[in-house]
Amino acid sequence: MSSSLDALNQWVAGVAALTKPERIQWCDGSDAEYRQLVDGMLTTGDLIALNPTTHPRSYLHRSNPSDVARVEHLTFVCTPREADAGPNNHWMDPAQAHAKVDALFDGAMQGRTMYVIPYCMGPIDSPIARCGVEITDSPYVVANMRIMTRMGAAALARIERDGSFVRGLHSTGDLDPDKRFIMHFPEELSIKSIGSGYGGNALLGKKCHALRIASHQARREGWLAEHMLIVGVEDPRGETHYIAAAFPSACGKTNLAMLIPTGGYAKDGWKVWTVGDDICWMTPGDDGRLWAINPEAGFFGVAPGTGANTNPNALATLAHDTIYTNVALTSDNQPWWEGLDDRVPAVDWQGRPYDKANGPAAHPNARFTVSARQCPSYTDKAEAAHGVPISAIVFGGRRPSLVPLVFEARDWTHGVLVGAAMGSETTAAATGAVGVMRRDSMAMKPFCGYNFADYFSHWLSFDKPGAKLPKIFHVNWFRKDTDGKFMWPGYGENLRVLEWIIRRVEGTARGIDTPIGTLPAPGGINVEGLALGQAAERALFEVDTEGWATEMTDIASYLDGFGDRLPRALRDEQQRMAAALANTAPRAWAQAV
Ligand code: OXD
Ligand code: MN
Repeated sequence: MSSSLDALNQWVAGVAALTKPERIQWCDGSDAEYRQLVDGMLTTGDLIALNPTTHPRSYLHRSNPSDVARVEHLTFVCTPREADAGPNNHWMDPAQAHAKVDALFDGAMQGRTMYVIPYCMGPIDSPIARCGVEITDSPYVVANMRIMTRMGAAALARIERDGSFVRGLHSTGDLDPDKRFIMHFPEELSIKSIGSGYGGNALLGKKCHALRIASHQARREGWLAEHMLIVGVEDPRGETHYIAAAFPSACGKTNLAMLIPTGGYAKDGWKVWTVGDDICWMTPGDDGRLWAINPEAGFFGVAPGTGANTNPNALATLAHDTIYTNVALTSDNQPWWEGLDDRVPAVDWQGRPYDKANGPAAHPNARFTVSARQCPSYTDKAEAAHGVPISAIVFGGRRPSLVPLVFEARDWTHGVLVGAAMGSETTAAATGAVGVMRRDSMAMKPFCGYNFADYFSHWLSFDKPGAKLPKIFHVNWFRKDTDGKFMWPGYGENLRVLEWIIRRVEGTARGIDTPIGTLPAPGGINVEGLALGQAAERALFEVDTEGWATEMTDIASYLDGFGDRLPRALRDEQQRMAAALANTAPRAWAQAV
């Protein structure tokens, strides 16, 4: 037997001795196994069958109401030295962390089945892909992992070939939030998660492995593991550019990845291809370009706000074989959430008769889990072993004021600063206050498995002779007017901005240099037919130098938080930008579109 399978067997035996399950099931990833799991959960009530006519083979799971989102305050990066986790992470000494959770794992699986899930993050034959094994006592987790990863026999065979794998141990425990911990041991390539069944805390291939552990591995091995969608934009000549875009959780990555061209764009033959909606692993190819894979095989998307106007591709994807979590139900047992349509639900996410006095019918972080292959815009290129070449990297957050619709960084170093300085309002994807502006560098604040200062250095290190790096942009779909209404229509209309981005990559769109970067030249973005109004046109394409000077001061103090470890080049770049703003007359840098 190979040494990795030996190591796996020993680990499984050790976990079983600690957690004391009633039985152990090695998962093969087959249809029959999935069916059996679903049937079992229908019997226990963990799943509720939805209307089989409108939603074949689709199910609802209602979580414990105290377990509905990621728990950033209970998520730890346990490196031997605290400084290696950085001010961006909660840290615990590895020995102390193991002792703390092992005490909770002791006997945690008594009377339960312990499932062993070998999985592969990325196409099974991709050199960029990496494998892991999750041990869990939750059949809901197994069913979700089957949709979200390449799980089972093929992954086990690859683990044998690779000789190594990431170890993820999970138990729902007793779901007591006071006994909930999501611990990462990047140097041991291992994860221990207890007390939650929620996706981001419990599907360990996703945030825990593909971002926190992988970002650590990526730094060591010279690649990038990022919180980014990957989308292909094909123009009427048949040229496709792939764009990787980082937005914080619940800021529209799934919608952008599944955009459908409308109006003139549809008529002219533009097409949009979905590669991934949440995570992107990128590695330099022999040609100097960055090549990317989506390590996931499914979408774990936010349901509320998904409707025929916002994301028809998602609705088509969800037509069958979907697991819903914490959505509401109509009287004929169809899943329902705010933003789907104007029907009135019968039952809310907690199973109570719907009463609007109780708040939204679906939990704001209600989710769907569905195979990417069901998405009409999913492309075969997403299965390519070598990945897709990335032409542009886009950063963006929820910024109700100040930040224009789009600008381009002048070079890679400036782009890294733009990503590091990203700010966004918090959302329901994590527990805690919603709508609070925070810095969320590269949308990785909750997900970077090491010190952000070292992460910024790692990003900067890609700029070396021979590299043909993507151009870097920043977008803001979330600018609001004085009445609190969004100024930009967003969704399908975002293709207008993507068009400018790819024309900049090709060198055919004009831009105007400003102290914050390059903005579209007048007429550069097609706003025909949008009726934005004068105030919005001005605000979306202007640079308020006074406001930006204040922003730069705030960015400087954020960067100060990383102390001496912050790369000098990033500090120099921030000072260069601050000086450029100070030397610019205190007036709006307005662009008439
Ligand atoms: C997610 C998240 O689930 O970012 O993708 O929270
Ligand atoms: Mn995410």
